[in-house]
Amino acid sequence: MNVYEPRNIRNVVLVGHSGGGKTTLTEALLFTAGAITRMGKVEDGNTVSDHDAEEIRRGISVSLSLAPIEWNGIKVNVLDAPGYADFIGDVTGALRAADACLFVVSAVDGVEVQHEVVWELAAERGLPRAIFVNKIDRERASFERTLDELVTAFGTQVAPIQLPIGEEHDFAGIMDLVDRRAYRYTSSPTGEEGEWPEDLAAKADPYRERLAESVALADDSLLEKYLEEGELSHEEIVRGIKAGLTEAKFAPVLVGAAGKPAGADLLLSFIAEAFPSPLDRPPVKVVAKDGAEQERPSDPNAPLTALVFKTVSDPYVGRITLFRVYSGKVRPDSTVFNATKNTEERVGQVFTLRGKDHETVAEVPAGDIGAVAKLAHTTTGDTLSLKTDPVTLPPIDLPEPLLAMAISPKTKGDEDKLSTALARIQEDDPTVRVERSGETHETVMYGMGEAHVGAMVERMKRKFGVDVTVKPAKVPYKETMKGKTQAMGRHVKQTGGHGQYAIAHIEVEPLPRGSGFEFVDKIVGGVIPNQFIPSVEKGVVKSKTEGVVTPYPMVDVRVTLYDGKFHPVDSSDIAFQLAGALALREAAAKAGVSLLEPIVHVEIVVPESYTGEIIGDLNSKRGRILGTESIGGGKQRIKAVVPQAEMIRYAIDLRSMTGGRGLFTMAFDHYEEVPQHLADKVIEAARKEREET
Ligand SMILES: Nc1nc2c(ncn2[C@@H]2O[C@H](COP(=O)(O)OP(=O)(O)OP(=O)(O)O)[C@@H](O)[C@H]2O)c(=O)[nH]1
Ligand SMILES: [Mg+2]
Repeated sequence: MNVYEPRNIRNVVLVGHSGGGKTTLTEALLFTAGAITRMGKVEDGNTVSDHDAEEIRRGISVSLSLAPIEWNGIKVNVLDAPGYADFIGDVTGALRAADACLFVVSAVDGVEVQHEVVWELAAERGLPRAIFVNKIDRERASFERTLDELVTAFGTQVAPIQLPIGEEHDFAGIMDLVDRRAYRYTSSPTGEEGEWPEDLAAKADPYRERLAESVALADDSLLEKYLEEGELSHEEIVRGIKAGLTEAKFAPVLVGAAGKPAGADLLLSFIAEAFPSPLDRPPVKVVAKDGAEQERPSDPNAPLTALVFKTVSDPYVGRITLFRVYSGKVRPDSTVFNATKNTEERVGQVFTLRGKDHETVAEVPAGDIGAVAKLAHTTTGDTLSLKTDPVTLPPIDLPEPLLAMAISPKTKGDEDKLSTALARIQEDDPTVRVERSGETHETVMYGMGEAHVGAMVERMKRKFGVDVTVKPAKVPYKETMKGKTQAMGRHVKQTGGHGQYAIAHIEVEPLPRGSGFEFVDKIVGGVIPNQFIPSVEKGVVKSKTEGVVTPYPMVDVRVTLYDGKFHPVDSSDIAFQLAGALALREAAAKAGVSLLEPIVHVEIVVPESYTGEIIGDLNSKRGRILGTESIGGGKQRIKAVVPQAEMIRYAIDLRSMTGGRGLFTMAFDHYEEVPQHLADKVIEAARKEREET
C-alpha cells in the first residue's frame, strides 16, 4: 500500500449499538473500493473484521478491526469497533486513533443506548460526528422516524445530506441533497446516476433548504452569498459541511443499506471530501520529560509521537501492536522509544492490517495508522517517541472493570499456563484486571460484563491452551469475638514414654473494626519458659487464620497470654502450639463469635429518571444511601455503602435496570457485622463447600 500525506488520510471509527451493521458496512466499503472481490457476511463468518473464532461463533464483533481503503487518492482507515457494551474499552482506544466517528444507526431500531453512550464520549473529546442510517432496505425501516429520534437525542445539529428513494422492499436508491442528484442501485455497489425523483422533491426540497441555511449560518462569507443569491455551489456547501463537522457543530446524516451494498460509494466520496484530515484536527498535547506540556504538529518531519491504541497477542504470531502516529513517522528496521515504559523497542517490519491480513508499508507517517509485531514491552495505551525527544500522550481513559469472577485451571498443573495467559490478556486489554486474593486465595479476574469475561475465557482456551472454570468471586468474610473472656488451653498426654505437656491461659477481647490482630505476652516468673511463648502465639495465629468457629479468619481481637504451666521434660514447641489453639477455641466458645462482611462504597451515575429505581434496589440490597446530587446533563450521582456480597453481580444488574445508561464505581470501605440470620446461611454454605473439596 502507498504512503499517504496527512492531508490525504481520513481516520474514521464506526461506532454504535451492536447489530447496527458496522461490520457489514466495513465490508461494503472494502468491496465498493475494490479492496476485496467478494462481500462477506457476518452470518457466514467470512467478513474481514469479524475474523476471530469468537466473533464468528457469536456473530458479533468482540474486538476492534482496522480496514484501510483507498478511494480517489485518499486513504480511509476504517476502524470497526464492537458495539456490545462489554467491549467499550476498544471503543475508547479507537476514539483516540480516529479523527471522526461515524455512528451507524439501524433504520429499524433507531437510536439505541450505545449510540447515546458513545455520543457522549465523543462529545467530551470534541470529536467530529457523522451518522449513517443503515438497513433502509429492511422491513419496518423508516428514515423519518430514525431522523426524528436522532434529532431528539442529539439536537438540531443533526441534519440529513441524503434521503432514501423508497424504503423497505421498495428501497431503490439515494437522493444527494448537496447536488440534487439521485443514484439508483441494482447489482453493482456503485449507484447509477439518474433522474431526480419529482414525486419526492416536495419532501426533499425543505431538507435541501435547511442544509444550505445551516451551512450558511456556520460561515459568514457563505451566509452573505446565500442571502444574495439563494443558492450555494457544491464546493461552498461541502466547505461549510466540512467546517461544521470538523468543529463538531454539525452532524451530517447519510443513508444506505450496507448489506446490499448501497450507499457505500457515496459515503466513501463524502468521507474523502468532507471528513477532517489529521491536519484539520487540533495538534496533540504531549508531556515532555521535564513535565512541560508541548504540542505536536501533524508533520511527518517532526519528532515521532504515536499512541498504541490496541494490541493483540497470539502465541504463534506474537504480539501485534496497532498505533496512530500524530507526528513524525515509524520506519521499518528502526528503534523507537516507549516513553511510558521508559525503554527502547526494536521495530522490524512495519505494516497495515486488513482484518487479520498484513500488508507491509514503506513507513507510517504522521496522521496514519500502522502496526508492528513482536515489541517486547509495549502494551495498550503506551506512547512511542524518540529517545532523543521522549514525550508521553495522555493515557486512554478507560472504564473500571467491576464484574469479579474467580478463575482456576480445569486441569491441575496448568497454573503456569494460566498465569501466562492472564498476563498477556491484561497487557492487550486494559479493561481486564487480575488479582490474586490473599484472603480468599482465589485468582480473581475483573471484566466489564459476562460477555467480556466469556470472551476472555474462550481466548485463554483457544490461544493459550488453558481451560478454566469460572465462578463468582468469593466474599472475604471474617469472624470476630463478641466479648471479653478468659480461657485455658490444656494439652497434656503423659502415658508412658516421652509425654506432652502444655497449659496456656489467655484473655481475649474484641478490638475496634479494622484493628487486626494483637498478641500480648504477660507471662511473669517463667511460668511458661521464654522459648515456648512464640509457640503459643504460633498456635493462636494458625487457629485464627483458619477461622476458629467459622471457616473465616478471625480479626479485631487482642489475645493476652497471662498464665500457664510447663513440665521440664514433657513440654515442647508443638505442645504449646496446640495449647494456644485450644485456648482460642475455648475462648470463642465462651464469648461467641460474630461474622463480619466487607462493605463497599459505591457511586452510581444514572439519568435522573432512574434514581428512584436505583435507590429502591440499593435498599433491597441492604445498602445505606449516603446522598444524591444532580451533576448536570440530566444525570444524578448516588452515593451509598452496600455489603460487597450484594454487589457481586451489580455490573449486570445496573445494566439491566438502566438499559446500559448507568455507570458505577466501587471500592472497599470497611467491615460490618452480618445480621445473624444471614450469617448462619453464609457459614453453612462455606462449610458445605469445604467438605466438598
Ligand atoms: N437487511 C439488511 N441487513 C443488514 C444490513 N446491514 C447489516 N445487516 C445485518 O445486520 C446484522 C448485524 O450486522 P453487523 O454488521 O454484524 O452489525 P455490527 O454493528 O457490526 O454489530 P456488532 O459487531 O455487534 O457491534 C447482520 O445479520 C447483517 O447481515 C443492511 O443494510 N440491510
Ligand atoms: Mg461488528
